[in-house]
Amino acid sequence: MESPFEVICKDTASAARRGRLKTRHGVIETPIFMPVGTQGTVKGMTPAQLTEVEAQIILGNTYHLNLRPGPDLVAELGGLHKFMAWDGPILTDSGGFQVFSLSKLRKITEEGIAFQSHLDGAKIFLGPRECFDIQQKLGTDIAMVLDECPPWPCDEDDCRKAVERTIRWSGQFKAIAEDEGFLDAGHHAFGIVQGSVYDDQRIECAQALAAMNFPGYAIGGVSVGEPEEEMLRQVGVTAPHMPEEKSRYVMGVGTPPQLLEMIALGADMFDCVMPTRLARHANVFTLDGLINLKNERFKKDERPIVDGMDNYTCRNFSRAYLRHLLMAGELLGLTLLSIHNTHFFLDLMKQARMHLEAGDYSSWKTKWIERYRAGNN
Ligand code: PRF
Repeated sequence: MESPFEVICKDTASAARRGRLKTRHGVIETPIFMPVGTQGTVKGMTPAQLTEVEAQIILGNTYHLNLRPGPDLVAELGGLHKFMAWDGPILTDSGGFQVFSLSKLRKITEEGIAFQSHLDGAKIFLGPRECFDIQQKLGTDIAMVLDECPPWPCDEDDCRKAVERTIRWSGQFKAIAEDEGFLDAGHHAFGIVQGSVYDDQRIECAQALAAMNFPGYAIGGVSVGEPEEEMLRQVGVTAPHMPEEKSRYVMGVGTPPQLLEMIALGADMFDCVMPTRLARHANVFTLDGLINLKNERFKKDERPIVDGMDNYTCRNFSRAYLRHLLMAGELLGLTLLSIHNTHFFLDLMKQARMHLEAGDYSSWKTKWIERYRAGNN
């Protein structure tokens, strides 16, 4: 099958690339950040607000949507796009990772993962078949394969078992997706490379998945507690062994400087709850680092969060007003901060794409990170 991804241009000073991924709900220009909509909503934002900040694709979650409201209900009501009134591309995570972070009682076997719902204790089983069926019923544009993400730190032998299981589940998932005509219909399935901090295991996993010819690939198992340096090292070790002509998605990352570094290592797609989660804790992104708007020093600050930034929040509201909303516990504060933070990440990716096209990505990246890290806000 022809790759849905195309590399448009490459950086000469790093492994960064500017690309384009075709999906059933439109084309995604990469590098791209994907806002997280775990429960069929990007927290605090309407789809219209997502469109306004130029979100190109959002995430949904198999684990959560399977528990509530359930894939059959979503399918009966026309699929996730219609249900949540978002007409752009949707990628759904496969759920295994969330079982490990949310569900206390779980058992992993060759067949899949048995666990109890964190909501009501219901016994649920997630194998490659169940994981595929749920994502198909949701009508996702990009389904993620069921994987096993080893914790950090992880012993070498335990990691090998997780990698081998991930490879077997990936083969089963791909076969099911093909049998069901899912891939032929233009939906994608992405394989996920695991291997923790073990270079040989990451490389073997990347090669085994590459041989299965998935429409795209992800790097999983990073940002699970390891130091930042180790995380970037793993991405650097893994990316060169992933097919050049397929998109590379690093799951669950990261800070703005981390995103720019990972782009330089050859990554194309990212997702993270950071912009919306930090917004709910009054933290907002500026070119000079993070600030907490509840701070007394913003009480009479008439400036927008970022001067000249073209989003609804920065065009209309002062830091002083936003601080007031937060101090008063007003819901609008969370929405306005979520709009700004999400736009900040999307705008950073837009700038990265522009600099890749202009041919000065690496020097721009260094300067951008220097200013952000200096934190003169
Ligand atoms: N696997 C899956 N989802 C994920 C991860 C993973 O390893 C991570 C790790 N950063 C976040 N989300 N399926």
